[in-house]
Amino acid sequence: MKFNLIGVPVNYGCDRNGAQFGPEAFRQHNIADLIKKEGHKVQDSGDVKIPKVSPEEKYSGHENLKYLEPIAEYNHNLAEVVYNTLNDDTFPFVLGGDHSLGMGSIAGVSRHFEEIAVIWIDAHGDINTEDTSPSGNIHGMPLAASMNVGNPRLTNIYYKGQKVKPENVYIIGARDIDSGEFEIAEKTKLNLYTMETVREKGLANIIEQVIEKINNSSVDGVHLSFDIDALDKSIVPGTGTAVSEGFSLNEGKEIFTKFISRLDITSMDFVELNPVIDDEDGKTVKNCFELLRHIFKTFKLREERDTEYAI
Ligand code: 4U7
Ligand code: MN
Ligand code: MN
Ligand code: MN
Repeated sequence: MKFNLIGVPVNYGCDRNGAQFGPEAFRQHNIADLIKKEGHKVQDSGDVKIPKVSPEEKYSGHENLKYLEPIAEYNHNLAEVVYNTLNDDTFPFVLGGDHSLGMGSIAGVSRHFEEIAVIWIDAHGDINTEDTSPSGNIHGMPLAASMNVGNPRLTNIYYKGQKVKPENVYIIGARDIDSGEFEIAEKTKLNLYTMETVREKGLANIIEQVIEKINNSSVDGVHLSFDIDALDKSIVPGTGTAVSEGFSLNEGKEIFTKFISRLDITSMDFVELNPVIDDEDGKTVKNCFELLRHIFKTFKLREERDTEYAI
């Protein structure tokens, strides 16, 4: 396969120092080499342009949407790169940066395909709006905006209106959901598999259900957005909003093995690494790379299997 690495060095969405250094950390630890070693082609289109603004301008767009204007702007730029990458028959692999970038990724992906599904693996729902958010941090809102819920400046990124239908949205592993988010989940009827549900029904069963639903739907593209805080706090200390009771590294691998081998995943985000708050051994970076290696290995196995059948 051919992957395009797209760096998004942003922390406006989480309003905390460090997440903007995520792409640099992935490159320093040679993510491109890793992808090559697993047998793929890889290009790096560099970093998406992020407008510079001062912290004094934080609330200038809206009183509960921090850095609204620069976030809307950079997401337009990101959407364009993602869209062009797909048109080039290349897989967009977006490196965060905070999760506000989900809006741009999804906007670019949804312009390319007829109808898309979004799998959102995260400790959080990321379906807040300016009316429900307890923090005003836009990294807690990208999935709502993509479904056309929230502020027009966010719902109209790249092009006007809805990017993904709620029925095609699958949140998996959420265990820190705000009360307003529960209401939005219910109202929109998106597919929410909280960690509680995952533990009750079993991870394998939940994955199976999601695969079946997606394969029985009429989508032609599947975007997978992975927030590393879906993993347990103990294995990802280097993320801004770590939560306990998360997935183990092996569960993370199981999720990717099954989704990549049985769905046609067409683009991905890998977000919320904050190297500044990682522990002194770089545990988070190390665990991310273990997962990344597994991801690209699985893409290769899938490709080999598909060409075998084609012959
Ligand atoms: B992330 C939160 F209140 N829900 O909106 C909020 F708990 O991209 C956290 O998933 C959002 O890491 C976390 O601020 C956003 C909070
Ligand atoms: Mn999260
Ligand atoms: Mn998130
Ligand atoms: Mn976070």
